Amino acid sequence: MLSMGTLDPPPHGKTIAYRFDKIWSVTSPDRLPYFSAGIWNASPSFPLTFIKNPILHRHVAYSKKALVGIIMGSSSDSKVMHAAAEILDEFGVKHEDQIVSAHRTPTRLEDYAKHAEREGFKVIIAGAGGSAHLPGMIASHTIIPVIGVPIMVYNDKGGQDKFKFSAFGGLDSLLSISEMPTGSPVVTVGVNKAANAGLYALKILANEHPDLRRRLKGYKVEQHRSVMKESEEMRRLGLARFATKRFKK
Ligand code: RP5
Repeated sequence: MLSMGTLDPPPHGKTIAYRFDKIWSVTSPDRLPYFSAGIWNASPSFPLTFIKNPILHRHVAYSKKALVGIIMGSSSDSKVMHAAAEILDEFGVKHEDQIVSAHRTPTRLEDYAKHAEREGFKVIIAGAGGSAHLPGMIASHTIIPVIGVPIMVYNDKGGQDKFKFSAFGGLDSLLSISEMPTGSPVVTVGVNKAANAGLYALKILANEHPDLRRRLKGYKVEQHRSVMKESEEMRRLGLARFATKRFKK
């Protein structure tokens, strides 16, 4: 399934996140540990080396098996959904990633829910665009908490530069996911906010894993530190100079 030789080289200057995106979109879930272990090496057609992330490579007890199932309605959703995977990777929490379409593979919904329960997933992150039935339908099949990610950008199958946008700019999927009738709730993050879905999943998992709770607190401390650093720079430079530097006007 995986063939490094067929990957296009990323444009010059693209980040590791982009490469995760490319890798992840062509990788079957069982190959992900290989990347986590840093086994992937440079190849002539993909000359950038995999950079080891020190956080990602810290081995943690809570992540021997996948605790989170990430699903999405289409391969085009991976453009947004990879952010959830990256947050989980950063915290060393394993996840299994699949495409399950509520309208194109309706029989897979129930099968996937059973699979998720068998695997012992603690959380399911489900992303979909348009009328976005996937998160709600999965939630109706299982008691595993489901976090829905409404997706705005979709259908890039016409090529990298030809994105089509859902008719209502993501509001369609936001309402489809959040307005589940009473009895089958889905927690919903903002439109395209897949990273928040990853963070929310970590918060749920932190109830059982004190180490994860500590690291999430550290994440908050880091956010605080970063704002304080920027604020100090703004105070020092003055707003006009700060904005010129910040946005390179
Ligand atoms: C939904 O339809 C998917 O979640 C996706 O966001 C949207 C469009 O899918 P593609 O036409 O790009 O496959 O089911």
